[in-house]
Formats: sequence, C-alpha cells, structure tokens
Amino acid sequence: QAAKAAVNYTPTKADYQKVYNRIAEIMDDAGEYDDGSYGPVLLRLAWHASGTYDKATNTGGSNYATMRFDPEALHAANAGLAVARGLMDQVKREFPWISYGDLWTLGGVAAVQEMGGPKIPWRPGRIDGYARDATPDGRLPDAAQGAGHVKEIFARMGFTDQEAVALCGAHALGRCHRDRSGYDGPWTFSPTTFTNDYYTLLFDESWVWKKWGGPKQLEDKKTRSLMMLPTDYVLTQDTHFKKHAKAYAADSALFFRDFSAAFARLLELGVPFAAAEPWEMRSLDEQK
Ligand code: CCH
Repeated sequence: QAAKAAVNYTPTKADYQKVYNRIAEIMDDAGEYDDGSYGPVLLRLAWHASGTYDKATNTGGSNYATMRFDPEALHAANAGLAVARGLMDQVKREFPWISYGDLWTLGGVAAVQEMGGPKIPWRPGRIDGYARDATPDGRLPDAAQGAGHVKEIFARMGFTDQEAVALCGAHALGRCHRDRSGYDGPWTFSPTTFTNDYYTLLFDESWVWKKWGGPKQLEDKKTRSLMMLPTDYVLTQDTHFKKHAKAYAADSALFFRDFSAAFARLLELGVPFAAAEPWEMRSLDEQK
C-alpha cells in the first residue's frame, strides 16, 4: 500500500474511503451481537470521543483520541466502549497511517450512513495525543439528570438547544445494556436503521416509569419493550426542547438535515484542521 510505504505520502480521499469500507464491512459482520450490527456502538464511540469538548478551555474533543488511556477509558460513561475500540484496532492494524481520532470519527460517519442516515461531511486532520491530554470525568451527560443538565452539557460543547435535540435523535439506534450503563433496552423497534422514530415514539406512546430494581427509566405502556432515559423524556417536558422534538417528529427530512449538520460539527470540535473542504464518503451501496 502506497499510503503505508511512503513516509511523505499524504493519504487521499480514496485512501480514507478504503478505511470507511473496511469499517462498514466489520460493522455488518456482527453475527449474534445485539441486533446484528456494531453500528450503534461505533456511533457511540465517535460521540463519546468528541463530546468531551469544552468550549471555554478548548480542551477535549476527538483530536487526541484520549479515550485510549486510563482513566478516561474507565470513566463510567464509557463502559462498554472497549468493544468498539477493539473493532477499530482491527482496522488500525490494516491502515496504520490513520490517526485514532480520524478513525473513530470516520467510524461514526460510516455507522450513520450505512444504517440509512444522512450523509455526514467529514475530513481528516486529527493527531494522536498522550495520556496527559485525557479529559476529566463528568464531561459527558448523565442519563439520570434533567433538562437543565442536558442544556448545560451541550452548551459547554457550544451547541444550541435545537442542536442538542437533533443529536439525541441518535437514540433511534442501538440499545442500553444492563452490564454497561445499568439501563436496559432499545428506544425504537428498528435499532439498526436511522429514522426519526425516536421523536415520534416519544410523543405517540404513553411512557411510564418501569417497575424494576434497576436505575430509573421509562417504558412504553403498550408493549413494555421500548425504553426512554430520564434525559430522553425531558425532550417532551421542557418547552424549548419540546418545540424542536415535535418538529423532528413531524418532519424526517428536517431531522436528517439538522442531525447531519450538528453531528459533523460535533466530530470537529477542538480539531485544528489544515484548510480543506470536508468530504462526502460513499456508502457501500453507492459503490456497488
Ligand atoms: Fe446516548 N446513551 N446519550 N447518545 N447513545 C446510550 C447509548 C447510545 C445518553 C446516554 C446513553 C447521545 C446522547 C446521550 C448513542 C448515541 C448518542 C446509553 C446506553 C446511555 C445511558 C449505553 C449502554 O448501556 O450501552 C445521554 C444521557 C445523552 C444526552 O443527554 C448522542 C448525542 C449520541 C450520538 C450523536 C448510541 C448510538 C447508543 C447505543 C449504543 C449501543 O451500544 O447500542
């Protein structure tokens, strides 16, 4: 591989597309794991790598990929993400020239796009940092808290309420795991397809507190097979959040557009790029 052999070779878009393709293949090769895809957990890795950003001090974010180091790897919020980091290490062995931050964020892009979501503009430029760059615990949201906490956490990254609501729509994908966060279950009936179902279900179903020994979470009254975290439910309770959540429930295209913009921005928080336009990576389907 040219990119591997030549010291001064600058990887091209085609090189990154190869990495994207390998991630997409690994994502689908999940066998009995969860709902048959590693997509959701890879998306969560990209989000937790980026969501540590603090606008005031310009620290954190995806640039140095500091979740590779303890204690950040051991922060409670990151429980279970060793699965995703392990998958990414397989890709890294094949394409050793890519930085971990670029790799993990490209994983988030591949996850959203391959599961049927919008295109996420993306560009490389992150470098690997050191353990001393790791962020303090407590920068990622705590699912047990209320609307004020969610606003505060996303505002610290530099996001508006509207962007926070759009980003939370990622919970259309994946599920909570008893042995990771303590919560249990999926948010939607199609946890491996990117949809606006998270918002429609929030408003269309009756949500009641689950009676169980685990942490406080809600379940849908009808089937009792879906869940919402306290922080999800506040999107229907806080007037500002509710306005945007209603809009995304009513208009899937609006959600896709706003999610793409906010997620692309999330992945770039704190990343000093060389001047270059973001790229649109092609899905596996588009390359057939
Ligand atoms: Fe999330 N998320 N998230 N989340 N999340 C969990 C799982 C996923 C919060 C808490 C949790 C975003 C925002 C928030 C995903 C993407 C995003 C879990 C279960 C908790 C708890 C973890 C487990 O047990 O495995 C809270 C609180 C907030 C905001 O207030 C945002 C933003 C994104 C992405 C843009 C995805 C995907 C999952 C599923 C992971 C999986 O393994 O299936």
